[in-house]
Amino acid sequence: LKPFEVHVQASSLDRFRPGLTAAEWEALQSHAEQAREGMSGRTFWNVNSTARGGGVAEMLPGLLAYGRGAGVDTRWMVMRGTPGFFHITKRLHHALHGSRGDGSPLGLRERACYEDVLRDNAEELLVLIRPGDVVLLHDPQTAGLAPALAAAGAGVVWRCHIGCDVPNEEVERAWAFLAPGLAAARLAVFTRAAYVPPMLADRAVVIQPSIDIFAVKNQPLEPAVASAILGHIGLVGRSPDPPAPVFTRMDGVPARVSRGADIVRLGAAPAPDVPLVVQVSRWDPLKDPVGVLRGFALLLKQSPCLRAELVLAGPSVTSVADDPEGAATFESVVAAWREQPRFLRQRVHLACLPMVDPEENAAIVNALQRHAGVVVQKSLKEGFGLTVTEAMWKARPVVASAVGGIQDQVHHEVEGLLVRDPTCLPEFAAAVRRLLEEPRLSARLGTQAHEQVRARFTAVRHLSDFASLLRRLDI
Ligand code: UPG
Repeated sequence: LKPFEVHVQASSLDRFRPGLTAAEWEALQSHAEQAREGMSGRTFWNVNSTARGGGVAEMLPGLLAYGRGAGVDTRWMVMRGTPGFFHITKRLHHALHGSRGDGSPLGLRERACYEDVLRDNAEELLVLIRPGDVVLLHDPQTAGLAPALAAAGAGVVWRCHIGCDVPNEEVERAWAFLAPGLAAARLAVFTRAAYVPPMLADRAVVIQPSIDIFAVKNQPLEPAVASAILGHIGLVGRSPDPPAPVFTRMDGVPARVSRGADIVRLGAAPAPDVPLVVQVSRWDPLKDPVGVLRGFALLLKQSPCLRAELVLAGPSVTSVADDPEGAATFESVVAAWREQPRFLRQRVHLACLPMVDPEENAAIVNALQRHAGVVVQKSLKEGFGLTVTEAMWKARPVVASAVGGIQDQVHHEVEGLLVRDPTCLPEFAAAVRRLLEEPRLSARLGTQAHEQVRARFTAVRHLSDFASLLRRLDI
């Protein structure tokens, strides 16, 4: 159970300069200077539980790269666990969302398993981490590392990426499980104030996530190239003479998308000009992929002539180390798809995207989000929802559930459409239909969505929040 390091190259903050006012640029530089001075001779560690797949692995490369670019020694370690450990942490993940998950126990035996795994990981981490370093631990998987790292003199901060707007007894159960580990954290970072439990109220900081607007996933892509990438992986039909399916890697080198996706479908791929309704998510029941499918089925039942097809896309199910539920959730989506009438199955495509090369995967997600007629995120619970932010940056019209952090990004009829009751299929279907049928509304929402992300959800704001966090740590 040896943690491993993911190496991240420095990226200069200069690339933000053209998009900022003089005052914004000066503020960014002053935050960078303060962080550089405070962190001089120290390392800013991040520890999470997977190198790819999911929101945390999505955010760390960009933030660490800009941290390095600002002159701070930032490093990323990925802890390792056993299947039993990840079963327990997935149960905690559900509980922190206020949901029961599989209802499995969180008792003494589970605590012993959790602590054993983290003890092994902490031993290895302490070979690297020195007194005075700052360690940012992400999510329930790593919370139990705090006591050992704090005892060795590191300034430990825990960041929780998930939460529940109205805490219930499941949430309390999770906090009781995590409390001994969290007692050693100097600060705890949450995405929303509503997620802060009473036991951490005096040490809580609210920092919202962000996207890296320069990442492969968010780089500009000509519509014809986006279609070519999707044609190449088999998600849409090929146009007669497509341009090369190329994207630009983070090191600036152009690359081709070479692999195909695993797609469950009946019949042909949609023609390149068919409007797609798209949800991109890990295969997690809280993202409600089955609900998206049923909501789309209702839409087509009500409007059989509507020209639209549905793509539900997620990572290939064996690829995400800390998500033991992925394969079973995907199977449940396939089962729900099989139950549908033939005409519907012909218009719903379930895609497992290749994950071997993370930048290639990002290029495919980019192409899919840009090609989408409507991007949906029908989550039942959502800490924040980076897939929503990504679609907004691409000025796509969004239909999303009014849950968790999605509500901080999208205001109804301003940056997208919110579905008030995430379980209400007619409300979801009506919102999707509205965006498919009203192109002017879609264009206006998309433009406002892009501006919202530019102003509030890029690394510029996130880095200044980190500078404040260091000040709270007296660094
Ligand atoms: N993604 C891929 N390939 C896929 C499927 C997903 O790259 O095949 C990406 C997706 O583009 C996005 C990320 O994975 O960048 C998923 O992030 P998010 O939608 O935020 O969901 P989670 O993985 O559940 O992330 C957790 C929280 C979420 C929060 C995030 C960051 O659940 O609410 O926004 O952490 O704090």
